[in-house]
Amino acid sequence: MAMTQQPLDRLLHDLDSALSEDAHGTRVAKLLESYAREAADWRRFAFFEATYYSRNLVRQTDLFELIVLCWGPGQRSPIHDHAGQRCWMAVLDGEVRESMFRVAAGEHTGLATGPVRTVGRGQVAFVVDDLGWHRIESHNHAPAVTLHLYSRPIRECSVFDEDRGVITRKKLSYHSIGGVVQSLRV
Ligand code: 2CO
Ligand code: FE2
Repeated sequence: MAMTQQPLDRLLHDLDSALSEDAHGTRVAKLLESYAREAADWRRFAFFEATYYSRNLVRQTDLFELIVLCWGPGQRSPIHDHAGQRCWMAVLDGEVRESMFRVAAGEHTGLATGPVRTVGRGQVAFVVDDLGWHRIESHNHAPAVTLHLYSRPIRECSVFDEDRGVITRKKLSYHSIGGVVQSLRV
């Protein structure tokens, strides 16, 4: 008897071909949307952390990185870019706010605020550096869980430090890998 494939296994399988063949990413967005609306097997990767939003690695290949992010009430990312890679974000639970920014680098480093929108469960957002930098945060003092797909994987990104008005580099670490919480963050 054939084993029934779980939704996450199916997604991982479909992403491989979708990412290589689909330059515009519309098929990728559809796959993520269907997964976010129907599946629950992401829950074993969802670990909240008390003081920062947690990044939980599901799978990393040469082509992509799939991560479950857990946003506690009031937790938010810095304003950041995506290191030249494509980023899809599907909301698995709750709602998040996405704020867009334009960041000018160089001698006159500066920040211009762009549109803000709420992304709800089952919706997919897409960003690349040409569209701007962004900040993601939980909404309405409630927790949220999001699924992020980067193609290709991102080990670090640029961050706009609002206090100092400068751009810094941030190493991106994982709170858990394959469902196992890391004692030392990697
Ligand atoms: N890019 C951030 C990160 O990987 C999350 S915000 O949504 O893309 O930590
Ligand atoms: Fe991001």
